[in-house]
Amino acid sequence: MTITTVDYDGLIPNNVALGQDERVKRALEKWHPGYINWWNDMGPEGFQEALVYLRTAVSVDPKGWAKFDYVKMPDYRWGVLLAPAQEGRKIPFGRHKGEPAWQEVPGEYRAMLRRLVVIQGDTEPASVEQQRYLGKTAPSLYDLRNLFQVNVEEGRHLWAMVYLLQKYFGTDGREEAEALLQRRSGDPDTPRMLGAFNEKTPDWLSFFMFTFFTDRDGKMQLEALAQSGFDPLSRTCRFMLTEEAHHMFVGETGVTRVIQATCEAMKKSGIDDPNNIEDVRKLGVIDLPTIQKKANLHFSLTLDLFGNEISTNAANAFHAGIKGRYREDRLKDDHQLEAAAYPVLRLVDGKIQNVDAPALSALNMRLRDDYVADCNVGVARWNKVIAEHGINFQIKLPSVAFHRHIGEFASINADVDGVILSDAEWAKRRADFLPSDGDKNFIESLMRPQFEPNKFASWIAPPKVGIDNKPGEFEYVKIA
Ligand code: BYC
Repeated sequence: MTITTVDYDGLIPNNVALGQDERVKRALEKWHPGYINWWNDMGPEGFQEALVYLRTAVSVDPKGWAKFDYVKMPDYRWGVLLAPAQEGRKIPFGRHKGEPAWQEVPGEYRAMLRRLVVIQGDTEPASVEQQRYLGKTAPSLYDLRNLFQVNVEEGRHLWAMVYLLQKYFGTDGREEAEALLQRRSGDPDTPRMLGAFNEKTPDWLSFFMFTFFTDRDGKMQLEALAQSGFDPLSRTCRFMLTEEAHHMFVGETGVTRVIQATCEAMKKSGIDDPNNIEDVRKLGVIDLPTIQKKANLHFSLTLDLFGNEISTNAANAFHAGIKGRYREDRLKDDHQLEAAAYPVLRLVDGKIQNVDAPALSALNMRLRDDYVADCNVGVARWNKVIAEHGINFQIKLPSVAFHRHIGEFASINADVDGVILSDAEWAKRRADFLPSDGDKNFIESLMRPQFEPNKFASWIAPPKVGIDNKPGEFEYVKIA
């Protein structure tokens, strides 16, 4: 077996030679039944017996790493997959820059590393829990399959973090691995760790927005952790990023197809005004202003996941060589940032202003800036579809001060342009910016399952190409 092929012989597929690591193998095998129980209790409801056309990783070679086949989800081969080691890899940033990458946890950074691994791990099952009921209202078998693909891979990402905990963090790693199966998204007593992962994903537009915006936070955070001087974390995250790309594809193309269905229906019925919400809704599609409100909601909830703009935790993690910047290896500076500054949007004397801060303390802000730029690339693609239909409307990301619960702007109300509002004004105008009960009810009224091959709900256009190049009529999910 080479590092790029995966050993499927044992209970836990892996490319980390688990067969020769009896202690970790036993620990993971002991954790396995609890995981399967969690999946059966909290995974996609009503579809555990369905045959789903899923991809499974058979290699970690970027060229041709996956194979597709029908699988019942509880039989999916969740495993431990690390990207190949880079020989002679050095710690790329921070005070240890240039030293050999760590193959074991450095004692002085143990608590910091454990915390980051646990937070990352916690988000993965959380998202499965949030998406648990969506299958019942899927707009097509194609979309149903994509939902389940995302779900099983988030499950695998939990395995990825649990492997690190079990292999490198001893008894407390084992306890953390157990606790990851105990917390529940939205539970008042045992919630998931980060805010956005306790929100509901009540409908498919939310699912697409979540995979566009929140999975993209996953991408940014994984890119930053892939730079880590702790080599096993770096290699784990590098392979997770390969899977993550599909999740963002699902989000970006999902929203594109919703927009396309709306624009096509408007054109066909001769409605030019995107703000003629009532008539657009009668066509069985989602009006563009409501799509904008959903984007406002998911973007702002996701920004909170970057933590405080000014953060000692982030500075310490970088200084220690544990968590880098987005694509650190492509940046051209000293990779230590001891004397550097970075502009941070802050609230100064009641006004939102750019203020220079020490670059080390501003690393969350910097990652968030990179994130916003990445989001804008996708939003431009959505707007292209609207423009192609000759409709005068543009989706716009709201100000980073809008609707925040963490960081500089948590204490104020700002509108989507960043204008600060009084509590009373905010209460009066909230429904102009965020989905109202009426908007939610309308979207919910559209959420009816469409389980016939090659058929799609009225509010979403078919995809341009099938998964694994399958033709339109392909039965992506055989519902039991
Ligand atoms: N909610 O110094 P600060 C993904 C806490 S998504 C609740 O600014 P830091 C995925 C913070 O913990 C990516 N609490 O924090 C996507 C701290 O508390 P303690 C997940 C929050 O560490 C879709 C205190 O406030 N991965 O993979 O600089 C589907 C002070 O804050 C929040 C990661 O996030 C919040 N939003 O930044 C599936 C990477 N924000 O410890 C999966 C690992 C802050 O002082 N995590 N707090 O009591 C990190 O790098 C950092 O922990 C954070 C926070 C960026 C999250």
